[in-house]
Amino acid sequence: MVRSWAIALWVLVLAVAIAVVAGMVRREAGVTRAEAGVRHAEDGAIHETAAAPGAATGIELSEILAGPARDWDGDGAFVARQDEWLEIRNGGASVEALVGYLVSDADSTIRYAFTGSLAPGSVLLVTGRMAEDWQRAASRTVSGLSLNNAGDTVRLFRIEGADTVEVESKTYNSIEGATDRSTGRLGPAGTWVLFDGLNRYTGSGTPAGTGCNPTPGVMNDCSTATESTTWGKIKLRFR
Ligand SMILES: [Ca+2]
Ligand SMILES: [Ca+2]
Repeated sequence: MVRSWAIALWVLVLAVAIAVVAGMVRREAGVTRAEAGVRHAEDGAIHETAAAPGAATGIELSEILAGPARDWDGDGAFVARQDEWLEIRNGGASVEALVGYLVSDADSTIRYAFTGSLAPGSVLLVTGRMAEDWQRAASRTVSGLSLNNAGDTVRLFRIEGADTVEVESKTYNSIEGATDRSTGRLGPAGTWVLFDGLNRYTGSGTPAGTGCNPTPGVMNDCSTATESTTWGKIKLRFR
């Protein structure tokens, strides 16, 4: 009888020990996951495979100019790294908070973190200079947007809890990354087209040229393709 009680007692002790260890393992997993999320935000690199995207918010990439040859940011000087730019737009129906949105190029090093909010139908411009300023403030390597002219991928991320989720990406080629050309969405379907009004593309590669000018800071438009738009007019609109 005494032996039966002893066995029962040992079984009980063993069960309690297993439960305690299991709980510790679960807590450890939770801590690791939370730390991973913080690590994403602090060192600028995406270390984990992105989780499934959350609900769409309408925030998307809009236009990219990787090969500047003029003073696109309007500060009076041409500096290749500072005069690169990209746009995001809000194609949804609601004002969207931008905190938690990040952008990188192909190597997934975060180049810029968005703040503020974006109204429906609005675009937001990020220049290489803005990326440099953000990188200095965040004590990161100052590299601008790092958009390769020969082709690259721009990746838009959103922090969701402990995960950093890729919202979308756009890969462009050397035609799109050539001097003062941009690639951008156009029309209801948001098809990516080439804005080559300042440096016409007449080759047989894709995408074909449209003859339209880049549209930094405003919704993409190709209705003036046949008009004689000067750089001065674009600069005025840009500012
Ligand atoms: Ca400039
Ligand atoms: Ca635009």
